[in-house]
Amino acid sequence: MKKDTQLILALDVTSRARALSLARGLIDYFDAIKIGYPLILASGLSIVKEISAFFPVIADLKIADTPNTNRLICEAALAAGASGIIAHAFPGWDSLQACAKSAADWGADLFVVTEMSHPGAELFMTPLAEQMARLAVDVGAAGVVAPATRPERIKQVRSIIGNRIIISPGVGAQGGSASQALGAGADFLILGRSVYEAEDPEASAKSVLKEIDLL
Ligand code: NUP
Repeated sequence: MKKDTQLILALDVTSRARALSLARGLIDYFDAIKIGYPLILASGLSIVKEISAFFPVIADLKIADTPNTNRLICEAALAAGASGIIAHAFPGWDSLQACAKSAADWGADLFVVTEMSHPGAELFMTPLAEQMARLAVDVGAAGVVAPATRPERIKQVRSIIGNRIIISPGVGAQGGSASQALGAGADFLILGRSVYEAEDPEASAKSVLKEIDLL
């Protein structure tokens, strides 16, 4: 993944037309576009093909199944054009290995969720996040997803994963700070509602770039 703006757009809109117009209008401000269930279920997997034709797409399917089913899900997203996929670690080493193998077969990046950014994740995920990060390293993942809402946790994960990539959601709408997340060791920030729900999405992306001194 190129690292020009350090921003990834979470395109969780449910209209294909709006998704395409946001993607086309905002590519100068982002390094990749993350597409998940809201848009894929509304528009079909073909939206991944359409957007990946002009911009790198990370498929955020939070893959969390048996090894064979994980493989099938990965293959579908990668064949549609995704250059990155996001998987959960909690189903265990074999499930995650299946994702890592698919990613390697397609020359794509696997990102593993260590702990999620919302408050409820503290119940089951925070206590196991370090083990999840170790598993991400063991399977050869390109990086992890760690919460901008808990910068201290990004720091902890960084100490485990070395120079692998940290992509970090939770900036803006969930209350996380862009500069604190980067300061704690995140490589990329994932921005969703704060951009696509803004009256002026371009201005909103620019204000984050200003905050992190890239503009
Ligand atoms: O822990 C996570 N938190 C999170 O918000 C892992 C994620 N993949 N996400 C995703 O990041 C979430 O599904 C959404 O697509 C995006 C954040 O969007 P927003 O809260 O900025 O609108």
